[in-house]
Amino acid sequence: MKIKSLRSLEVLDSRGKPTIMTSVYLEDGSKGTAMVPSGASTGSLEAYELNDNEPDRYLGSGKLKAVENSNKKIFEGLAGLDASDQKLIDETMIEIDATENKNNLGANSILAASIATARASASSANIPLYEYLNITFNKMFSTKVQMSMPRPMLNIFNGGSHANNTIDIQEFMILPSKNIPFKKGLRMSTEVYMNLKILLSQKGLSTTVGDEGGFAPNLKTNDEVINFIIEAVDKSGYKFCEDIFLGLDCASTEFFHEGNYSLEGEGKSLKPDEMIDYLKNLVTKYQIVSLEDPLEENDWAGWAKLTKECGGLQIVGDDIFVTQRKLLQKGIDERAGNAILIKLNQIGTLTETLSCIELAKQHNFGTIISHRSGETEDTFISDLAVATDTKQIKTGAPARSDRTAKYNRLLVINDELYP
Ligand code: 2PG
Ligand code: MG
Repeated sequence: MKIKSLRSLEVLDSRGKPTIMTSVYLEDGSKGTAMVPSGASTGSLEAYELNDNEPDRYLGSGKLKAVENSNKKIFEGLAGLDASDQKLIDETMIEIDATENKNNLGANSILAASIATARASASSANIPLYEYLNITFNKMFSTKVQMSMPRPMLNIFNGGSHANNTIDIQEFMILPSKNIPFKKGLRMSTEVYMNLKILLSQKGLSTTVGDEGGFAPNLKTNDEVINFIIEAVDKSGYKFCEDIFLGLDCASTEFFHEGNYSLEGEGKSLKPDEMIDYLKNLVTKYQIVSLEDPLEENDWAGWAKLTKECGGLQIVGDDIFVTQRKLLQKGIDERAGNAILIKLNQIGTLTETLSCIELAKQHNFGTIISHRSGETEDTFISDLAVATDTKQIKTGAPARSDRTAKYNRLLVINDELYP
């Protein structure tokens, strides 16, 4: 079905910063709308987020230029095109932009139109979005991927750039055991989150939350955080490392300065080799199952070393791969990491995102669909995780509507697929 019109506007994200919302309308009256998220700990090679940088509006974070690009240039390019040809839609926008990193139109304006078009087309085909995306993925790469519910990775304690506390590691995530069905795993994890709140509050600690809904009190060490989590698992009646596992996102580029990892909370400054030893020790001590961005984004050799020395551990590249095929291929070749975090706005189109997932699958790299720290109520990533059988999703704590919207969408999908 052909694209008839498009309308974009500025809306607010979960941090109160403007972002772009785009609606695409097709000739049969179908409509699809999308909102784009935004990161705080961004990889240096991420696709370009176009900002107005006008200090008088929203302290420089306005998105009127992206909105204008969308309403004019993107609409002119997409008008009359077949919305079900996602590749054509995305390639057209990439061509209009004509830069490596989407610096002209902005990856934010391109992604909003890309996702909104997929939604409009699913609506025109009268099938759920996850099913539409599954068909699109399989057609694009001549595969037969089956849909599945992902294992949730819930960030229940926030540090780093997502909170103003003293903890350097950005995310402490709990993962229900692999064999637990989605709905039960989400309930168990939420109970742990609730109990963690009680435990923190009993100790007189703050239970206000960080950007992704996890608690963010001023604890001193990473061990202290993990021990609170273990206690919360216990209090919930579950077994740590049997029912509930631990995963971390160190986001370590954020605290890597002049050759050292400065763990200010712990009063430690570690050389890269010492950082590797520190992490290996944490992994063994707490049987950590997933470790994201353990080292800074340029240390490919360090990544390869850690991957080799940590055997079965999932080592996830976020800032180092930034959802880009080229960088993922380098990781595959150099055996740096064994899993990739997938964020649509790091690359800027649905087609390129699907292509990155496909490459990871081909090489048995793990895949995790992810939110950003600045989110909206858009739940596209939930459908995407199911559609592409990535088996894992990371979308924050089971709290705050910008995060629970994704879990709630997954509950709906789960109910539709397995009534
Ligand atoms: C990350 C993300 C999401 P941000 O580092 O994985 O949790 O954070 O969106 O700030 O990059
Ligand atoms: Mg990360």
